[in-house]
Amino acid sequence: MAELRGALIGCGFFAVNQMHAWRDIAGASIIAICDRDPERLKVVGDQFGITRRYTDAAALFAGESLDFVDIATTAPSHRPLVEMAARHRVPAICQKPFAPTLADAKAMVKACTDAGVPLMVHENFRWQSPIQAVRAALDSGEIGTPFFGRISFRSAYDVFSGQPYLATGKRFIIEDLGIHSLDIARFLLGDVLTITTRTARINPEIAGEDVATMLMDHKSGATSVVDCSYATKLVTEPFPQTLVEIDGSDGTIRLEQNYRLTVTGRNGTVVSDVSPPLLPWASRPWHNIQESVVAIQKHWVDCLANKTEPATSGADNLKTFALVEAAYAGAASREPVQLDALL
Ligand code: NAD
Ligand code: 89Y
Repeated sequence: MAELRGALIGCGFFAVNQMHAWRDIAGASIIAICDRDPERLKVVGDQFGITRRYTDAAALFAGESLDFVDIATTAPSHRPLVEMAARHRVPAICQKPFAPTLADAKAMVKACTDAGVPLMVHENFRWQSPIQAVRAALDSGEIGTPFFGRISFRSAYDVFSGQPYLATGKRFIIEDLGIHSLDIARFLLGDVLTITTRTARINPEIAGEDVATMLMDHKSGATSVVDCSYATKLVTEPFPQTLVEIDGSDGTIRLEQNYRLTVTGRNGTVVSDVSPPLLPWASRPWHNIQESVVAIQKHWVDCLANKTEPATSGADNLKTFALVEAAYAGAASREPVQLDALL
């Protein structure tokens, strides 16, 4: 198959990882970039040797013949850019959070469905190799049927220096980070019936909540707790590790700090080191996230080649995004929220 010609829109903080990943992936390359900020366009264009540069997405679509577009801007621009891609019949990847509201996200899915173009949300945390190792342990049947899960992300890492906008929004941790944890909960335990949420803001210098605790009933009958915090000072800073506990009818899975995986089940206990590899361009502690960017982008290329739906397609991600909306609604009302009513 001929190499896919892609364009990246949004050359900011995180897009650099996406550009590195595209360079590592056979079958696709980025042939043009776009950012409304000429400085970011120059930094990323020069770093990755991309000469075809645009400050306006409409000009990019008009000027290039593209097989896909990778949208790495922040949420307010996602809907207009995805809809523009749909109008040009160009398959699109869209960064998380999918959109500012669930209504926007639904409209984006509809626009791409109507145009017949694939849409994938860059929901990469489930692609982290430690999380994939937990999924493989579940699939092995070793612990039987899961009845309880805890997906936990607690840290005091300064995310605001690299992403200053995170300090200014009315919504913070659920929309930015909890969204990944909620997606992991769906990936491991399936879709959700109800969610109950409590939030807090501990850091007085930010506008949104930096702590969230969510209790979920899964359709499978399992119960999970998803907890996240950027106000948790620990002896060893775990950023950006997601810790996982799953209890099943025949055993348990524990993914602990430093990527230590313990599976206790029908055949005894196996402890393994599931540390992600440190890719040549990656840097600690981000290497776990950086490796997952390569994995999800490879998956996108495979899906386009095989005409299959991405695991985190727009339609799939509506269910994760609905959890975010339900969590904020439930934090405000202090009542459980039913998911099916939102979808
Ligand atoms: P950023 O502000 O550093 O970069 C965004 C860039 O997009 C900026 O350079 C801006 O000028 C450009 N831009 C915005 N609107 C545009 C438009 N309409 N046309 C062209 N360019 C436009 O933001 P960031 O920290 O790189 O985050 C980008 C997205 O990535 C966010 O949605 C964030 O949540 C997400 N993110 C994801 C992960 C992950 O692991 N999946 C990690 C960090 C950030
Ligand atoms: O934006 C966030 C994300 O998606 O992963 C970690 C992060 O960069 C900060 O919370």
